[in-house]
Amino acid sequence: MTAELVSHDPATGTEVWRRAISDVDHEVEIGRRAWPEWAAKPLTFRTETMRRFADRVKAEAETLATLISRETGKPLWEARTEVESVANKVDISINAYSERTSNRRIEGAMGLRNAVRHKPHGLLAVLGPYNFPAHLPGGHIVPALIAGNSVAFKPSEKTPATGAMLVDLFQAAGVPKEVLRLVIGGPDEGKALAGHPGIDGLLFTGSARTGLALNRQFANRPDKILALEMGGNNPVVVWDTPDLHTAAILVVQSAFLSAGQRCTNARRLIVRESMADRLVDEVRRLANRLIVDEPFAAPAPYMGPVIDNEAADGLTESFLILMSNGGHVVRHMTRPVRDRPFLTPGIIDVTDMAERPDIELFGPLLQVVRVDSFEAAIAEANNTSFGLSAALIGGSPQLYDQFWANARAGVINWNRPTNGASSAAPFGGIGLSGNHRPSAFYAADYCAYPVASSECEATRGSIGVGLRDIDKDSEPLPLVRDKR
Ligand code: UN1
Repeated sequence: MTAELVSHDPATGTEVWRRAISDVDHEVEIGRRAWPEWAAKPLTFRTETMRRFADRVKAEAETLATLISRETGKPLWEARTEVESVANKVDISINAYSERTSNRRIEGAMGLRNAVRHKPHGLLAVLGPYNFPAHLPGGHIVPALIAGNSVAFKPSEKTPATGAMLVDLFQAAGVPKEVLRLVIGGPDEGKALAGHPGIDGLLFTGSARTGLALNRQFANRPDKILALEMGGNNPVVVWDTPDLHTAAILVVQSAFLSAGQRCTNARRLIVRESMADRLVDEVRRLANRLIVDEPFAAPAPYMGPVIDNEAADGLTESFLILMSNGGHVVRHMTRPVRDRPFLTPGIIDVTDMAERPDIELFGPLLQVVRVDSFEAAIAEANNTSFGLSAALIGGSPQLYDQFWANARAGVINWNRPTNGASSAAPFGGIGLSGNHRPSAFYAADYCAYPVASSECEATRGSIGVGLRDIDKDSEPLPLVRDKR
């Protein structure tokens, strides 16, 4: 019997999909053979194929959104916004390709042509996450295909059906099936794909733990491109603002959107002591009103479940650990449905904790830290080895300047949530959040490499100095003088 991968609906526990585990060697072999022909096609052929993909996504939008909701548990309204992002990625990536990695001619003397052009790496492996199972892999796949690479895509083992549908949509749009290979499997297949000598690079979105393991796996392969998009332990700082309610809305969106399962979600609320009681109370009251329910429920929920029971157990345990290490509970994170991974938003004040863990708690869990100066707020915001996103709510233009200059993150916002980063901007972080290969608009950069060429139509050449006269051609060369 062949081994199978099965995915489940987090909200109900029912089976969504099953399929045989892929043979990684076989998929790599096919993908590897296919890329030169794809790369040799005119760029417009590839971009038009991508535009047809966007049309296919729009035509199947409701089916895709429903599948995303079933497989991740995210509310249907949110899955619809994900599908929109998938389609929008195409035009953005086409623009990014031409802006970041297009051909450039540099004028040379006397008909000499100096050119900068870009070539694809070959076969790129893409390892996708479960939180945006279509949008984030699409953010690697679309630019990789535009640049002329072939792709072996392994969706998260928690969201393989969405991955499979994404691949079907690409193929329906005209991407040859050899050029985009679906690799179904779990961590073993992920490791096998990442370590396969037949790939030319790996584009990864997921946890820091897996990213670091991949980085080690690639330590001896500087010849292969590795792009890591990892997590964060993101701060949202709230400073002087008369409008506590709006501030609370922005904090809640930062912390609890997608049930806290975005890499850009705020994990830490850093707030001025003098306003902390009032703000935290406002956040708590708003969090009380958030509907946690199944993705298709009416009225529509703000949050669905987290991805599975194991994730929910881990988060519950983390909450208890924070509690027993000096955290003061503002709002309990509860598990309203037995045996299902629904979690209500948890808020805990960790100001008095001697040592706060610097880990990404990937769920609806917000830690509060009170500080009494803006310098302390910035120091606390930077008190992490991650550096993905950071936001300041309130303050003044001067304080925002200070925040922007000193906060260490790849996304820095003012009076906006920490999440919801634009696909039209580069997206990535510093520290443990990545390896300086930002995605989204800058994904073009890691999908192709530059080739500098100096070119001339005619075979011309001359040596201006250091030549003996032509008639002395036959004389023996003088001995090289001994310089010692
Ligand atoms: C987020 O919204 O929190 O296209 C993630 C991208 C980014 C992802 C943002 N806009 O890769």
